[in-house]
Amino acid sequence: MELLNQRKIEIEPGLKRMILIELIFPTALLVLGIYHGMMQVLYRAGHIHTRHVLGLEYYQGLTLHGVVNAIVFTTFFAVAFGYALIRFYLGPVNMKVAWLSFALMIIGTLLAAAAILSGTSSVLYTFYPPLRAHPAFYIGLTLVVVGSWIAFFNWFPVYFSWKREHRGEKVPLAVVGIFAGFIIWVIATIPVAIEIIFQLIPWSLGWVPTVNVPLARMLFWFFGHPLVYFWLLPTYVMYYTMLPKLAGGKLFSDFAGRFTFLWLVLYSAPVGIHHQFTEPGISSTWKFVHAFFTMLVAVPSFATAFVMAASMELGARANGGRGLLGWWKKLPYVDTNRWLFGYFFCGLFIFIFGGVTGIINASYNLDTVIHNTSWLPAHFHQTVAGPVFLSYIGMTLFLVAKLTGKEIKLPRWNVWVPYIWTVGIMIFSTGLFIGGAGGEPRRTNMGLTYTNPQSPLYHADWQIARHLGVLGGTIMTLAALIFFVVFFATIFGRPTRSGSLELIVSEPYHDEHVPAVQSFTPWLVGTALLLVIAYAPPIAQTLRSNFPGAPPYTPDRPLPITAGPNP
Ligand code: HAS
Repeated sequence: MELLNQRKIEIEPGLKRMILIELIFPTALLVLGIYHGMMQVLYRAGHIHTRHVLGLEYYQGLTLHGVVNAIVFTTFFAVAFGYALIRFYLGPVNMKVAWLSFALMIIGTLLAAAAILSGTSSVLYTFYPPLRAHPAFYIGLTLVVVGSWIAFFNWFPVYFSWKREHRGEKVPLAVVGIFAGFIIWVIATIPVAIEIIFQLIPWSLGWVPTVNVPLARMLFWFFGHPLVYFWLLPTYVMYYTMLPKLAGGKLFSDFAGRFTFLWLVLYSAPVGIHHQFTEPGISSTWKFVHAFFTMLVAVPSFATAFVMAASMELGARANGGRGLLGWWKKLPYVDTNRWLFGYFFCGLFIFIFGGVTGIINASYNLDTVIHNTSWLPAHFHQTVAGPVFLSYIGMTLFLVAKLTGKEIKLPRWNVWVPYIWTVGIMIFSTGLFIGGAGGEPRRTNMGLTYTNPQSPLYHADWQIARHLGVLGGTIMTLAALIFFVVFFATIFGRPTRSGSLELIVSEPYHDEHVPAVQSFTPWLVGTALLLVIAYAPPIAQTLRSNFPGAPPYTPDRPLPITAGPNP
């Protein structure tokens, strides 16, 4: 992609090394995460009728799958990408602070991984009580979060010094996007830190016998939904600032990008109760308020759909595209010189379905049909495993190749990875949507029961769903394998030039100057107000509720851990 790069900069060797480790370490862990994804479909489709494979239990594998793919990989990527953007657009960062944040994140990951691998923390990525993990699991995740906060705070001095030196200029769009993502991250992680520090750690250490489950779940979802926009924002930064250039054109509207990022800050958090529509202890008024705000959080994604289509049309027409729809033929779908385009385009395509199903989930009465069914993993694979995953792995490969000065190996294979992944994910999700609409549960080792013809619980209706699931999952695994071959072949290849930091930068087509989107302050004030309105009354409800506190459980038996061995 040499032709596309407008600017390369030499960066400090320490920063280069740190970004590379932050990209390569979680990508290597992904091998484990993706292996457990494949195992999931095999268990659930009834090709495995046991609790364990190779010494790892079903829920242990599912916990690894969720924690590695959705928490560790994403957080490391966001921090590494953030450092790359800040260094590229604003200037050098403080390396001592950067290494501190790095060390905390690595130690935290290793602690959480050890806790999961020891078999004492099979609590899934949502770590809902009353399932209880080893304290090392909670402490490890806390360190990962604290490390990522320190990285974000490390960007502030660079940001303010850039603003002082560039008075009256617009902050680069990519910087606004990554700051928006990390503001959302800080907002989201405060409630989950309260849950972990004041509820889960004392409970898992045995200092308190029970935990207030409704409060813990509310604090978790106060984190859990903004979390998805923390994942999405780096992807949107790539879409807005790189995709138009890759398509051969310009970003249709700079204002739309700024509006999208800031609107997501405003509405990403006061919506968490849409994950709790079916739960007791929260009045329907607050469920309705969160459903309403959820519709508003979808607005910038509709804007993004329009802006991305318009930007691609500009590019395609510049490439000679004609006619109402004929221009679609002129996009660089499998151009090895612009291979990132495919990673972004496929993500956008998948997101059409992930987005529509999100809106179905947000509709209170429709959600009662699909909540806790396999519909949910179908929705979130079309969001986090669609646009987010594809853009993250694509950008990881891009940055690693540029920073090490190496050529991408097997470019013809690489260009097909996103398309194979898309075919896989569409088949996989269709299976899970069909099964979910018919009541197929999520998070269940169905090979022991519903998909095992020997079991009295065998459910013949879910045949099509499980076959589609396993077919799609296998195709996704194949795409991931090809990606890993390309990625590791590139890393182990010889450098052909000196490594530097390069990013693709799109010019705006409409470069509007709208003061309302040129400062974070009014949006942050609005966010604080909305959070108080949306959360103070329902949190008070969970504190007032008279549910008894819950003792700790493991996933493999119906009695609390404190009840001693099975009778
Ligand atoms: Fe979601 C559950 C609602 C977006 C992730 N979501 C989840 C869970 C995850 C997740 C992980 O209201 C499960 C959590 C768990 O374990 O229980 N979600 C929404 C809504 C949106 C949404 C309204 N979700 C996301 C994103 C995620 C994500 C983004 C990850 C990154 N979600 C829910 C609800 C639940 C839920 C409920 C709980 C349900 C329950 O019962 O538990 C919206 O933000 C979506 C807006 C998106 C759009 C799509 C715009 C389309 C674009 C593509 C354009 C394409 C082009 C290309 C231009 C409106 C931008 C054209 C090319 C061609 C070839 C035509």
